[in-house]
Amino acid sequence: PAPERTLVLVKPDGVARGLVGEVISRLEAKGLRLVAAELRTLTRDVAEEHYGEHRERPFFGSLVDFITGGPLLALVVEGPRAVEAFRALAGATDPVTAAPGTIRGDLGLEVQENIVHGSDSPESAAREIGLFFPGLG
Ligand code: DAT
Ligand code: MG
Repeated sequence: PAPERTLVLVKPDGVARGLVGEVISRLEAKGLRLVAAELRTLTRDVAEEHYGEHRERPFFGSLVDFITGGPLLALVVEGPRAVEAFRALAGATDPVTAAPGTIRGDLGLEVQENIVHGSDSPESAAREIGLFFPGLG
């Protein structure tokens, strides 16, 4: 298949816990290739746009507080079926039920502090990469 790109975030909890190397090791070991990387603290505007699909959910305010609460590592990674490949590495949203062997399943316990984000479709990836790295593509 043609190479595909996805946006990966090591969220503020993952950066604070020193899990950046662990996440990058896992995605590089899988065969995904780094295209861009930047440590940054999100503004509320960018966070609200990134998570716009969840605007009406009860956890939205808490989610925005959390994701803007410290530096995160934004990555663009590339590879065959990169969107699906990284979602498989990340595991289910709730780390308690995420399969062991996945990033969330091995390293987390809280649904909000679930270490990583990965775009959920090629369309979401294009939108999110444009938001985080407007100079790419
Ligand atoms: P994912 O990150 O697996 O794509 P999502 O898009 O449904 O999951 O939700 C985005 C983030 O919002 C998720 O990583 C953690 C948080 N979240 C989701 N469901 C939640 C809930 N029920 N309570 C608190 N936070 C939640
Ligand atoms: Mg999502």
